[in-house]
Amino acid sequence: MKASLAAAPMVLTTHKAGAQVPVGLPPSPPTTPWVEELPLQDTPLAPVAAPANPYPTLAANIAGGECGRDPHQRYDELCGPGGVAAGAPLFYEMAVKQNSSWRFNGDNAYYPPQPIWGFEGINTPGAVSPGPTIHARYGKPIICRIHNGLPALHTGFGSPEINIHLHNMHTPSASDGFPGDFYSGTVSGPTLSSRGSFRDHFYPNLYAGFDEFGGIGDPREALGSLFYHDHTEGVTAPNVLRGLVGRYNIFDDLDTGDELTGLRLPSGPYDYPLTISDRRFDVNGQLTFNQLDPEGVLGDKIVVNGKIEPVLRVARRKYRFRLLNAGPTRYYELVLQNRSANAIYGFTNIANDGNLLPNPLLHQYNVRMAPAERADIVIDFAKFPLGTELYLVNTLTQTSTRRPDRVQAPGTRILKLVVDRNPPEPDMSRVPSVLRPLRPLPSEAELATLPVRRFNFERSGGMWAINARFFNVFTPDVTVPKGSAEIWEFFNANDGWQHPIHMHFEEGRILSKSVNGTAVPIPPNERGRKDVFNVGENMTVRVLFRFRDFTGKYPMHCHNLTHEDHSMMLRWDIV
Ligand SMILES: [Cu+2]
Repeated sequence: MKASLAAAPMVLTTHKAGAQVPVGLPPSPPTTPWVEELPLQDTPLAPVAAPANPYPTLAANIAGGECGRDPHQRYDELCGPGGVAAGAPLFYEMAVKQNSSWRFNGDNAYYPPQPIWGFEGINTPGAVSPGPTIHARYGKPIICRIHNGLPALHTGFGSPEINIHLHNMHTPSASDGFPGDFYSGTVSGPTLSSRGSFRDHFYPNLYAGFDEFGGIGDPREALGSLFYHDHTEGVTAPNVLRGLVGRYNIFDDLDTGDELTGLRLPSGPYDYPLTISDRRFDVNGQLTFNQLDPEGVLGDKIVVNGKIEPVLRVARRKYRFRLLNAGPTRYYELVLQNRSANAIYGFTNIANDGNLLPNPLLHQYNVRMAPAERADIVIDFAKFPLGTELYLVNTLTQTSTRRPDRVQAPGTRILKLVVDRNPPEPDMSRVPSVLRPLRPLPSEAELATLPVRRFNFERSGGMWAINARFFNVFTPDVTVPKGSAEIWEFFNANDGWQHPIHMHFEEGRILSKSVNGTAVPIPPNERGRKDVFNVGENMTVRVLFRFRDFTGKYPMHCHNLTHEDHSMMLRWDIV
């Protein structure tokens, strides 16, 4: 499988020719599969016991070294005395640093230790990628301080300014990671007032809709599997490829993180993130990326949790795997296969884009993910004898950055799973038949009263554009009143591309999908709330959004990271 993939010529397109042109890049060097062992469980980032020094401040502490962000919105109301969010926030702190001796593939001589960018936390020494997972809880706000410790004189792809976006979170604008808000000790982005070596991010961990519902918002809006990643204007793809991505799981009284309470989903050591992305390496085994090519680059090696073709040892019981397509461009369709590749096994899909579905989708045999999409799946290994070897396999071929080609057996193995022990205690987890309810959609009559905006995702002059405009950090293309609702139509009339469109801050509900004007079904796993909307060829996706609780600037963009860098993004403001 690997051999056939490596032998396939890399096909890229060039905007200059407007057609597919093979580019003679050599394949990445040979890998040694199934030697890198992933840790048996994910270790969450520990909060810092004492508040950070200097103490976090409402307005940017520029004298103390913070970059010039806007003041935290609604902080006193949420965290002050009598605040709705039960008092002072927890403090987390991470430093973005270069790790100069990362191994992608064990001791493989073709892949020497090499620099990556990662996140260092109090209990995760050395800069790791993916960064440590933050475990958050609804009603418990967080201040997360991110230091920029990257070398200012960096050479090669990527840029040592950073700007960390918490993908999917209902976050005040100043903490969202708006692309113009990048910073370092020597550089400030155009929408910041000052450079600085760190920024405090205020994550209230409130459900959307707290102005409407009071308390800490509408629990039907709960998020679950989020991720943080760099979002620096123009260099998001190279900075994420260097390693600037990590996970953020948030729990509440329903999805508790405890198998004995709430929904009782697999938890603790059995709740495991899998962060998947493709990479390309040069003949010396060094990570490579052409950040000038607006068509992007496909990798020929799939990296799972920072390692190529790793192994995960699992116990004979249920696991919750939080799958993330961390980009930049490749689509995946994942199946669970046995060693001889003559059988695939079912699993239960409980969440899309990190949000629990109203009901679990049982007996699923595959799950497709566009860039930035997530899927939480539950696999029960109890049915397998000890010693069973299984593989997570990508069955979707993709030879062009335009879009995936087709599902093709047997696929590419990306992760080996070995069932190697009985659990030390009985498996008390379960997947109930009802997960998290959805707020009912407005009636057709109510929907008919809402404003409709149409966004065409297209090419313009060899660049990527929305409604023929390029991203401008200073100019809102859309202004919406706080508390309003609208229908946004995402339209793709482009010649054969697909665009995974990501909305910051608010999730939407897909109302309809159509291709060339003909309605097509909304797949069951896209009928929940979503933050990524894959817009296929000649497709229109109509999405209901509500704009709630905070004001300020946010982006909406294609999450093909190369498209967003080249400049398929717009700014929208809540006023
Ligand atoms: Cu795109």
